[in-house]
Amino acid sequence: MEICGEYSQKVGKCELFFVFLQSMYSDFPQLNAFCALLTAHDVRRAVVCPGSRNAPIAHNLWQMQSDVDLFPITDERSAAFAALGMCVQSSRPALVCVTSGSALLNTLPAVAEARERHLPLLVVSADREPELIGQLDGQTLPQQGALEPYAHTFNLPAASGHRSQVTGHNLRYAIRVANEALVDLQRDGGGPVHVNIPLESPLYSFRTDILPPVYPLKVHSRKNSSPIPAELIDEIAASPMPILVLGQLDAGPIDAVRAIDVGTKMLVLPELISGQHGSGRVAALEDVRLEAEGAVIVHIGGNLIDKPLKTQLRQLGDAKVVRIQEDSRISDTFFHLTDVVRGNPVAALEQLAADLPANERVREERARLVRANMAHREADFDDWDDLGVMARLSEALADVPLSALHLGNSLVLRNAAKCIETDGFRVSCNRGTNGIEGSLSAAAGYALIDDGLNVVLIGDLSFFYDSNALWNERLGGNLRIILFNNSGGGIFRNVKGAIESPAFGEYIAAHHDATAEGICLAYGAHYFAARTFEELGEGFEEVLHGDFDRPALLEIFL
Ligand SMILES: Cc1ncc(C[n+]2csc(CCOP(=O)(O)OP(=O)(O)O)c2C)c(N)n1
Repeated sequence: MEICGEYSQKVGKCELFFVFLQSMYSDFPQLNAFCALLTAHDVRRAVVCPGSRNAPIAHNLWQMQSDVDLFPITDERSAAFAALGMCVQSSRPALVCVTSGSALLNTLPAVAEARERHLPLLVVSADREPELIGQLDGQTLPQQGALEPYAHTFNLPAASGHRSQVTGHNLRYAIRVANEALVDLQRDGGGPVHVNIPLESPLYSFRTDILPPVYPLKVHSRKNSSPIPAELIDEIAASPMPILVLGQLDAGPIDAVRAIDVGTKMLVLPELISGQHGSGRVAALEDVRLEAEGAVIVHIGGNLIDKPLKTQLRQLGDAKVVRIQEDSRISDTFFHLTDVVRGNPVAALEQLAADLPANERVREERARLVRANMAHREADFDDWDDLGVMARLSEALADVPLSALHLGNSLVLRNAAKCIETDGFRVSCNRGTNGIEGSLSAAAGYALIDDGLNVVLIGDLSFFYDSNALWNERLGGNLRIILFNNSGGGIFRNVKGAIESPAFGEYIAAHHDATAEGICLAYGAHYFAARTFEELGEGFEEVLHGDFDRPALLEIFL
């Protein structure tokens, strides 16, 4: 290996000598990932302050001198202002790199100044490992958030154990945090950002040939009626398999989604809680593998229910993901996020419907998933269990003039996603946090101001938790409840290994023998029960088609 540089530095009484080998980077993968992203985010100038903990950062920047101009300054307060001056002169970001301890605090006056003037000043601090903070170790103070509220802080993940273990999901996490930090330099017209990097000893190990492959995240902010930039539309159109994934949407059916789907412009994969037609295709992913090489995935909406969908999209190695949302959060649900479009999702969908051509492979893949879903639905669900009952319910709902379907969380939601598709009615669920505490109350609130028929599907723990929802004189007969009483948290039976625990029945699944009959009596709701398929048919007839002036409930004992 060729020696291409050396320098020495006094640390206490010792003088340390550094010898740099040609093109060798530090052995901290998370730091290398951060450095690999700098130029993609236009960081091309760096002021470096001396120190030991930050030596791996200084070393990497030194190696990157063909792309990044380096300036050494000892006093951190002055160094940060010098970087600020570079921001002003160039209208571009500039980096200041400091060691751990009070060095970081000396950058604060410049950071405060940068905040007031919207200057993209990037402070990069080296830190000790989190477990050594506050343990009377040298040059150590709480650095996470030390520059707040003047700069947003981003902490790169620390190595767990030996630093070579920073691989796989930890490295992906580091890339995401680094991208988020660097994108943040331009937020709200620009501002200071603090990136804190915990580095554990040994620090002086520089054997990495190349920086890791990283994807720079681009954020496009356009508030007009065409939020997606033309070049991104071209990329989506050129993809062999453009995919549209729709998570939770409270908007109800959106015409543009229908146009994209029917026109086979994109493979539309809508979750049941997106309220868009076609969620059976997502359910089919339990049985079939998506054929989607070279996919560009457009991702809109909130939380997802379906695990196979998430898993399959996460495993598409060559995919590119474009997330469209109005807020400034960055959600890399499928681990391939390359673009965030900050704009109105419905306007973006209209743009996609208007601008994309029909795609033959999309047509074929859509037909394959529809066939797989039909085969799935034709399977016999003869057992008296949660899924068997849900399959019957989906048939029974077909001729019910539903205004809205409300879903409790847990097994009920998962089984509903397997069996039920929306047909123009709204679908609602407290999926933002997956809590079981307010599903019935939220449905009751909706029904109180809705003229149409509202059906709630709910598990027993969720129902009993929130049975006070029925303690309401104003509730009318448009609220119908299907209660899946499996005597506890049925979902936990699906959690691998849980059932083997002696604590399972009583403490994990919360087994009980409660029934809703007395509650219905107390609150003036009509009560029906089913213990067999025959009673189930009669119960559906009563509760879904009967005429009531107060809520009606069918309790199904499973
Ligand atoms: C407020 C709150 N507490 C605890 C949980 C954890 N949790 C998730 S699912 C579940 C069981 C729900 O049981 P049930 O409503 O009977 O539905 P099932 O699984 O039987 O369909 C629990 C306790 C939660 N999601 N929210």
